[in-house]
Amino acid sequence: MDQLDDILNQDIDPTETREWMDSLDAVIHHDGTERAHFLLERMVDSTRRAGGYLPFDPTTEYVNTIAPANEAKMTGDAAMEWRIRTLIRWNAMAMVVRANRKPGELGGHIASFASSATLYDVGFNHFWRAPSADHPGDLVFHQGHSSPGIYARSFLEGRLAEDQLDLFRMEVVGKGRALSSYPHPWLMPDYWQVPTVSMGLGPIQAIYQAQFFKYLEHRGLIPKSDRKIWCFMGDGECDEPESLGAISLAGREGLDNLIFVINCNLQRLDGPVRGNGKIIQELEGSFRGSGWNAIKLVWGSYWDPLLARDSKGVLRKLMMETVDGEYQACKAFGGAYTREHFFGKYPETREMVANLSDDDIWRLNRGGHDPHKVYAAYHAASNTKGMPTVILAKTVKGYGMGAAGESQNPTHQQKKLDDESVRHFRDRFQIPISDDKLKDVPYYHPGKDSPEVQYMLERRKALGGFLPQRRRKADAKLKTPELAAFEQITKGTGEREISTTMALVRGINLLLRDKQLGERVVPIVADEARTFGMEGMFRQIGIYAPFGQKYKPQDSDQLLYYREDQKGQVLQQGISEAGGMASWMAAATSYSISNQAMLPFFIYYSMFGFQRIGDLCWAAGDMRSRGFLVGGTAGRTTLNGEGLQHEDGHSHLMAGAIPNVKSYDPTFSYEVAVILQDGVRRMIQEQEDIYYYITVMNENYSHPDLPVGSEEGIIKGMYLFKDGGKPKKGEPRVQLLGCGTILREVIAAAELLEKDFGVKSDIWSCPSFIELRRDGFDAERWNRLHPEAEQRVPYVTGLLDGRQGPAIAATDYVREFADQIRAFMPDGMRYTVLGTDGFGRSDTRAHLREFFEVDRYWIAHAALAALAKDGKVNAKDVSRAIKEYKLDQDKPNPLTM
Ligand SMILES: Cc1ncc(C[n+]2csc(CCOP(=O)(O)OP(=O)(O)O)c2C)c(N)n1
Ligand SMILES: [Mg+2]
Repeated sequence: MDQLDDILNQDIDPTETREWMDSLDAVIHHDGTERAHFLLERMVDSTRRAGGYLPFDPTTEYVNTIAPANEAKMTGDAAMEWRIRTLIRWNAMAMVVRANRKPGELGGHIASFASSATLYDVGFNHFWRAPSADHPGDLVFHQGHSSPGIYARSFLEGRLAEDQLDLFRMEVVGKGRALSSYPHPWLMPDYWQVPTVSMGLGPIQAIYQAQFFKYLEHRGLIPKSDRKIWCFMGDGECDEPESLGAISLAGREGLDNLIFVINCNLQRLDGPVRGNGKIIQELEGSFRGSGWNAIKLVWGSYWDPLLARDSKGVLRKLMMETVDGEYQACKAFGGAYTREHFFGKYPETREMVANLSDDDIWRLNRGGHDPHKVYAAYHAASNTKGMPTVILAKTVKGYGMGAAGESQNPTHQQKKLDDESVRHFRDRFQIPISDDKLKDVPYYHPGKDSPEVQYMLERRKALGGFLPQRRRKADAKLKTPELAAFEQITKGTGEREISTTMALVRGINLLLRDKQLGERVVPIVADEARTFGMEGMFRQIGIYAPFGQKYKPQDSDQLLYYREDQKGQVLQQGISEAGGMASWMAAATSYSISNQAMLPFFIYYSMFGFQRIGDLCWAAGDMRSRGFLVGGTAGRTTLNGEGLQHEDGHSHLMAGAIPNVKSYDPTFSYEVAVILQDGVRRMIQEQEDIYYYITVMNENYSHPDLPVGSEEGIIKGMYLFKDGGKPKKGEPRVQLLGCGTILREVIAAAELLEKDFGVKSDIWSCPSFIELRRDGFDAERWNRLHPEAEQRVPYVTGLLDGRQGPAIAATDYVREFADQIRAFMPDGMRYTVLGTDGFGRSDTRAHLREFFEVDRYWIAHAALAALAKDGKVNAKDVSRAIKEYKLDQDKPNPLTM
C-alpha cells in the first residue's frame, strides 16, 4: 500500500513516475526541500504555459506545517512552565465554579480557556512584550470568554488579590475591584485594551490595528519597530463575517506585524464546528488564498515517532480522511475507542500502535497542547516577513475536565463542576490541595517567593512588564485651536449656498492646517469621498498606500488627481463600513495603544453606520475611542433620490443608546464649527473618553453668522434661534423646535403662521435632542433623590419656562427622536412632535417632506391644532389651514405606507 496508490492505479507509465520520484528524492536529499519546491514550481509553470489547467490547491496534508527538524527549540524550563500552567488552570476553573456556587446565576466559562491555556502561556512566557522604554509593546486580543485564565495568571503574578477573583462578574458590589466577565476597557481601564467578546469584532479590529501601526510608521509618527498584534479567536468564531471578512486586506498589504492564533478545539457552543469536515483545512485554504502564511499546529510531539514511521503515508491518509466529529469522539471516548475506530481502520495504522497501551494512545497530544510545538509555531510566526501569519492550533475543548466536559458537546456551558469532577481536575494537574478542602474549590497560590511565581515574574520582567495593561492617557499635551480659528465656517455664507457636509469638510481642512493637530487628522472613507466632496484631500494629503503608487492615475492631468502615497494621510478603506469603522477605532484608540493621540473622522452614508455596524460602534464606546463619526447625507427626506435603503431617520436614536457618544444634528455651518471645536477640545486637549456622532446633510442653503453667545446652547443641545418678542396680552404664541434641515422648514412655518394667522413664534434650534434628554433625566433623578433640596431645573425646562406654549418640534428623524424631551416641558406646555416614521422612498425633497408631514405647511398646521386644543384659536382656523395649505385629510399614515 502506498500513499500514491490511487494515483498510481491510474498511472499510464509507473516506471517513468518512479524515475521522476527518485529524482525528486535526490534533489531533496542533496539540496533540500526549498530547491525541490523551486523545481516543482518551474514545472507547474511550464505545464501551464503549454496550456495545461493546473488549479491552485490551497491546502496541504493534515499534519504540522513545521516539520520536527525545523522547529525552533523552546528556551526556558518546560517542567516549571507546566507547573505554572496547572496552577493557572486550577485558579481559572475555581473562579468560575465558585462564582456559580453563589446565588445569582453569574455564569462564566471553563472549557474554552482549558483548551487554550498552553497557547496563552507560551505567549506570556516568551513572546509578548509589554510597553517599556525599549519597546512600544505588543497588542494581544484575547478570546473574550477565556478571561478567567488571564485573571488567574495575574493573580499568581500578584497583580490581582484573592478577593478580586471572588468578585469575578460581581462588578456592582465590587466597586472597581471586580473583574469583568469579558475584556472591557470601560470597566477595567488599566487592564483590558480591546473588547473581543462579541464574536468577530476582535479579528477585524486586529487587522485594522495592524494596518494602523504601519500607517503611523510610514507617516513617521512612530518609529519602525517589530511590535506585533496577536489575535486569539475561536474556530466557531470564524463563521462571523467580520472574522474573515478583512483577511485579504492583511494579505494584500503584507501585514507581517499581525498574527492570528485560531484555537481549533473543533467545537463551538452547541456542538462541533465542522463535524463532517475539517475546520483547520478549511481555514488553511481561506487564509492561504488570501496571502497569509498558514501554520498548522495539528499534532503534539507524541505523534512525531508515529509520523516518522509512516513511510507509506497511511497514517497521513487516515488523518486526512477522518472528520472533526470523529476526532472529537476520540477525545471524548478515550484510548480504546481511538485504537478501534481511528487506528483500526487500516492494518498499517493498527499495527503502528499495537505496542502502545490505551493510556498511551490517549496521551497522543494535539499541537495546541504541546508547548514545544506552540513555541516553534510562535517563533516562526514572529519571524515571518512580508505576510501575516495564522496559526491553526488543534486543541481539545474542556481539556482536563474529564467526564464533566472534555470534548463533550455541552461543555461550553459547563460552569458548575461537582465534587468528583473537581477532584479529577486536581489529580490530573497535581494541585496540592487536600481532599478535605476540595469541596470549597479554594484558590491556590504558591506564595510570592515560590519558584513558580519567581519564574513568572522573571519572564515578564524580561519582556518589559505585565500584560495585559492599558494606558489611560497619551503623554503629549496637545492644545486645540480656539473657535476663532474656525471663522471661515462660523461666519455666514451670505447669498452663497452650501451644505453642512461642505462646512464640515472645511472644518477638517482647517484642522489639517493646524500646526499641532494637522498631522494627527485621519480622514477615513469607505469609498465615498466624492459623495462628501472630499476628493480635494486626495491630492492635498494623499491616500495611504503602503507600497506607494505604482501606476499613472487616469486623472493625473487634473489638479485633484487620485494620489496614492506611502505617506498618504487619507485612509481609503474601499466598500467596507465595518472596515472603515475598525480602522477608525484603531486611530481613535491610538492615544492608548501607541501613546499617540490621533483625530480620526470616519465619514459615511449615515444609514450604513450605527444600523449596519452598530456592534462595532458599541465596542468603540467600551474601548474609550476618541474621534468623530460623521453620518453624511443624513435625514429621511434630505437624502431624497436614493430611497428606502439610504434614507436614515433613526441613527441618532442608536447613537444615543451608547453612553459616551455625543450626537448632534446641526443645521448651520456655525453649529458644525462650534461642535467640532468643542469636540476636539474635549477629546484631544482634555483627553475625555467620549466620541462624537455628527450628521451632516447634502442640501445647499445659505447660512447665517454665529449668533452671539449661542455657543454654550449649541453644545448643550438647544438655543434660541429667533425670539418672537414679548407677546401682547392674549396674543397666541408658539414655541417651534427643530434641527437639521427641517429646522429650515420650522423657520418657514413661523413665517406662514405670522402671515396667514397672525401667530408669532419663538424659534429654537436643537442640535442635540440626545444631550437634552440626558440632562433632563439626570436632573429628574437627582431631584427624586434630594426631595428637600433646591430642585434642579432641566436645561430644556429652564429655556422654555415663562414662554407661552404650545411647543411643536419637527425633525427629519422618527418622532421618538424629538419626543425624548417631552418629560421636561414646563408644566402645562403642550408638546407636539412631527417626524419621519415609516420607510423612506425616492422623490423630491418637497414631496418627501409633504409625504412625511414635516414640511412648513404641516408644521404650521400642527401649531394651529395645538393652539386650538389650548383654546387659543378656533378649530375653524385649523380647518382653514388644512384647506389653504392643501393638506390631504384622508392621507394614510406614512408609517403604514
Ligand atoms: C456575536 C456573538 N454571538 C454569539 C456569542 C455567544 N458565544 C460566546 S462563545 C460562543 C461559542 C464560541 O465558540 P468558538 O469560537 O469555537 O470558541 P471556543 O469557546 O470553542 O474556544 C458563542 C456562540 C457571542 N459572544 N458573540
Ligand atoms: Mg471552538
